[in-house]
Amino acid sequence: MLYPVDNELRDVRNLNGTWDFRVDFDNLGFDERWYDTRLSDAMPMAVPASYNDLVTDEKIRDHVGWVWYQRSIIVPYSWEDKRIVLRFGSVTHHAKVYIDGVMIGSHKGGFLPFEFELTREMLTANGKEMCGEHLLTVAVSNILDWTCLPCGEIVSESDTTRYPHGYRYQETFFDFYNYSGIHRPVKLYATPKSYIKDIIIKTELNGNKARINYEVVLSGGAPKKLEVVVKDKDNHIVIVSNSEKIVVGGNEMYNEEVVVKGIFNVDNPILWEPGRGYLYKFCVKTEEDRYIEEFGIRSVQVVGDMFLINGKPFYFKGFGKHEDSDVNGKGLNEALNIKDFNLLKWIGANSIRTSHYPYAEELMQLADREGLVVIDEVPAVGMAFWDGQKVFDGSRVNKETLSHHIQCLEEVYGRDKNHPCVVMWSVANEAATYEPQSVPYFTKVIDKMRELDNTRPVTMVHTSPADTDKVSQMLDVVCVNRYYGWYTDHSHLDVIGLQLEKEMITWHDKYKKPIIMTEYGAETIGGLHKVPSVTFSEEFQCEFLEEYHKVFDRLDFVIGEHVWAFADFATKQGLNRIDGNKKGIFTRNRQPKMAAFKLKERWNAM
Ligand code: BDP
Repeated sequence: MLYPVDNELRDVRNLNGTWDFRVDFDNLGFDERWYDTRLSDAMPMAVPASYNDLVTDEKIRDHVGWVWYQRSIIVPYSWEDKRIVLRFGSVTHHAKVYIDGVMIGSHKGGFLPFEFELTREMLTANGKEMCGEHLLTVAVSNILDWTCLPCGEIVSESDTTRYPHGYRYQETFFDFYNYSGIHRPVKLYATPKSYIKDIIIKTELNGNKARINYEVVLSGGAPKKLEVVVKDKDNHIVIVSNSEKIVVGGNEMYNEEVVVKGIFNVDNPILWEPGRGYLYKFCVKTEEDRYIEEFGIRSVQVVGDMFLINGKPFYFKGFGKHEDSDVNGKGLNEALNIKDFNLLKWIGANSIRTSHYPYAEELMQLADREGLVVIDEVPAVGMAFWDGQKVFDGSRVNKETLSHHIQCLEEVYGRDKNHPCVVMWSVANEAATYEPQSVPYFTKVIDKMRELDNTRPVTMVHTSPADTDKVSQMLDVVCVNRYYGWYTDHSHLDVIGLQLEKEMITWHDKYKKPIIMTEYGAETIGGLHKVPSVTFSEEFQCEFLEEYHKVFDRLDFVIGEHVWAFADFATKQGLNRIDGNKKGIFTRNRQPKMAAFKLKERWNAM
């Protein structure tokens, strides 16, 4: 799915701003057809943003169920003969979209984009003119069950001696607050009717020669001719498609999609490298449409115990992060993204994992440009029970979950395939891979990921120990989250080295694959100092990380360290979460804890 752009032939209208908003406390919105007319009793709401922290009423913040967003949109006269598309960067987690009271589509999954074409029939269904004002209504639900990612469950309490009649609440099986709403930009855009639907670019390297394999998908009565040009960053032409123009069809216009494939060879390309995000421009032109897709030339391989980027061993230094900030919640916060990238640079990090869901496209574009390496993770978190119940059978994680999981893989690949920053896909975080049923499930998931993309390694992030894990033989890199000295043997710094080294060696002996420590960290209250250290103090966080680092430095097959977490973040309320998860190296408002200076010293010296 191409990102909407403005150019000589395409127009984008940003629908961000203040929308009308109403919480559907009694679940009446669908029966009463709230989408037919202007919402009554609406309050103003920012888009994009999570609504939870913008209100003062706990009932709204923690509402479980549907809320309604509404605004008017204008279709300009100049779009009369265009293909018009309404696109959402993400809506968390379920959306139903209406134009002038008619449902035009729905989407499941809170962290990936979706779009609907607004046809003439839709825009005129209610007797309206196609061009002019239309009413856009979006019903959004934050309910999570076992069929969606991330997984959740609505729990009903039937003991009326302890709970009021009909008492229900949302249970989640992940450690971040279930922020809800329209989280990423909403755009109305127009393309020519005969349009460039998709571009797929895959690069390979052979010495100082690059091979660019491309596919251009044309749709809507594809044109007869197509021109493809690669330009460098400064717009100098690097290569033009064979004999300038490719004939893609006969004289007839046709409505089918047409895929045009080609190969470019480039000598001595400037590579996209970690820390140096050099981007070329892939310029596609037909008689009707134009699109420029930026891309990088680089290769990624796992060879033995090494992760190679452009043939050179790469050591991952960085963090698991969250999209999370005060006030905005999980709403796209571009100022914060810039701040975070500057902090990542300052501290000497070269990579992040998009724990535990794909981050906004705008962040991926920044990572491309800045040369930040990304492990791209889908929202498959919470696929485990901590009390030993079976997860992958019966009514819990099941065929419906699998089909949604596959949908997420298709959508994340569709969105992120051309981003050079993405060097590996992570298909899940901490699933119950000790369960026999996890094998058929993840075989399908991993096979699908490889079918979609044969150019990037695939991983999955583990919490279950090596000896019970049943799936890692299918992966390219083993990723492990571990909390020795914190969740086990709490405060005992002196056992970390022993236990961690033994475990890493067990993983490596079993699978003979490189290992990234994708999470290790300790809760730390910014400003709390203790000598000698005690847990929760800044001193303890420093000493804790140091114990892990000693082990990584001894083991060649450990190819990366991602501290948990980049910054403190919001979670659901719980006995061991005082105003959220405090394992950040930075506070939630991005000030460094003492460990930030230690990491800076270590990573800049590496
Ligand atoms: C890991 C999870 C992560 C949590 C972290 C923690 O992957 O989401 O926030 O533990 O407990 O198991 O801090």
